[in-house]
Amino acid sequence: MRRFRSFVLVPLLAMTTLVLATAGTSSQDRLTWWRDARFGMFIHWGLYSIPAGEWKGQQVPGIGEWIMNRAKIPVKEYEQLASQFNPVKFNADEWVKTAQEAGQKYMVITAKHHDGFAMFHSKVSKYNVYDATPFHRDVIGELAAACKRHGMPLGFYYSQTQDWHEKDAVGNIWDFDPKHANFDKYLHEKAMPQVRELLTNYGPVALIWFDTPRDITAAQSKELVDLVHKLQPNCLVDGRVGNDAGDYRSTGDNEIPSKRMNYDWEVPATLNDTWGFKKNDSNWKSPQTLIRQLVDIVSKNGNYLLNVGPTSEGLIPQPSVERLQAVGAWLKTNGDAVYAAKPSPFPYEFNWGSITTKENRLFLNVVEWPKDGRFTLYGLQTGVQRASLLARPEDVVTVAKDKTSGTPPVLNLKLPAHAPDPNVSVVAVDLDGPPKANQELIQQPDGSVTLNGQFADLPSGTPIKISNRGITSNWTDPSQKLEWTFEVYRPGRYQVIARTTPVKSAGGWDTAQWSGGDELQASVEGHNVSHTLSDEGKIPDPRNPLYPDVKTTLGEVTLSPGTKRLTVQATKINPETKGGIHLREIELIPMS
Ligand code: H79
Repeated sequence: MRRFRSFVLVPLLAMTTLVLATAGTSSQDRLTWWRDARFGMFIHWGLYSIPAGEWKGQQVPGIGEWIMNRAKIPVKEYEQLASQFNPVKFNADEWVKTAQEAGQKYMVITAKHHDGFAMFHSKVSKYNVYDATPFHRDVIGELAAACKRHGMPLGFYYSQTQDWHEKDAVGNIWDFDPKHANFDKYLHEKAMPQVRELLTNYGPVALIWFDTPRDITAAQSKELVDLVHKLQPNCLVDGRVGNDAGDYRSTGDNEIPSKRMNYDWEVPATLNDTWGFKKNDSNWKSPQTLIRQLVDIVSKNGNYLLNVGPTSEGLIPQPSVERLQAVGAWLKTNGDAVYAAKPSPFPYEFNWGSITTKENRLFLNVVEWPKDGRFTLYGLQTGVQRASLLARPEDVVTVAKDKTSGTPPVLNLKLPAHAPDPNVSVVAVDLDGPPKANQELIQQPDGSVTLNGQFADLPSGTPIKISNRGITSNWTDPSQKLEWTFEVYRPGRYQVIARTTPVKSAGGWDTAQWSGGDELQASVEGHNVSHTLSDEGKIPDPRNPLYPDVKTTLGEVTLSPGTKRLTVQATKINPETKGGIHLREIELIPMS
């Protein structure tokens, strides 16, 4: 029998390999290294680094690389910047070294942003860094060579729809009349030929990072993807090529989803508020925020593509370098919780930090170190063998196995009284088998219950939309409601808090607005509480510091233990609020 089987199996295996080879490389194959990498460096560098957020003595609001658009600078005027571009301090090896010391495992640089200026020696358009500047060097070529020397995968950002230099592309409506634009002509005569150059002249390319799909058709997205994969079968395509044609999904800029996703995704994120260098943007995220975001993203199955915006001299700003070094130092000790790590067995977020995993191991990435070192986790269904601190393996961590079954299963750890790391401390927990957890929303050991929009039940046919951060929109009809089911263990009195969010306006997040006046009613266990949305203060969401929540207390309720259903209805909707009510979470906070 055995002999017969192997006789059949060998040709079968050979055939499968052949079929796979002829069918070409799949997304799954391309994603192998990328899934393990988890952390990359994004670089936004172009002519916009010269004005650096200022035009004719005026501050231009918004992200730096958008200055041409925001200040409506005519092509003829913006083009002049090229004659000033001479970043003599640019050193590609230094940049790769900075990324490596930060623990970043891939790099993606703007080969052409929306302004249309190519940072490589293009034969397709003279509007490029080699032909049009006194610098007369191929930036992309030098970075590609340095990455090759240091074994660093390199990807190229390419703005495939917007090109404010071209009348046929999308975006420049201050110089050109969009009615006369022939997008397909631009796509075939500039975008695709330049993408071809990038994939032909610079060795193996790890990734092409397209952006702002706008109105690109499914056929056009497919043409781009097919071109990339024809020239380099192993080259990844990001999620913004449009029409779901990429190898993985991209979230919105700086948008970290509020739950574990069961697909491959990446978030592009900034260290301050801009991508391209702006001399007056000093809103730097702290190392703790950056490390917290990194582990949070991995806990939800994502990759973190963290941006630097070099100056017009060719230097990565020192505040960026310092923060990257802090993350790199942390990763030296705690990288096991990040590289090749898998997401949390729980679908939801924790107030204290996040969970990542590897085989039979859990990593508790603790930001809020528990009082007296007493840590409790509910809902883990796999038995625990031992636990230790990645930063101090010699320290004793005691595991209480008193109640790892029952409702809920409880894991108690006795950790050292003080956190071993000032930013994020990692506790490695070895389990009896692969981690399994309760998937339902449950009350947490601190007594709180968090009901994020991503976990809400929506009545079928509802017009309400929920973003990947759990924010409702299109909630303009008072008869609409949201519902959550969750488990309560501790009887008592609870405050019901609504966390709503500002609305991104046409001017972008820098002019984001919050307007209250709507009235929300929450009903749970026979109690109804309601309140007009009023700004009782901002609560920063530590995972997304750019977008603070606005807190409103709806009232107080008494809850008994058991399975609960909470319903939120809009009893009044302020007609002035764009897109209706933007509710992100309902929180229940114990009152004693
Ligand atoms: O490359 C970075 C951004 O330039 C790019 N994506 C990241 C990775 C991006 N392109 N478009 N957007 C982001 C959305 C931009 C929105 C805004 Fe605006 C730009 C808000 C303010 C300036 C457009 C112009 C919307 C309002 C004014």
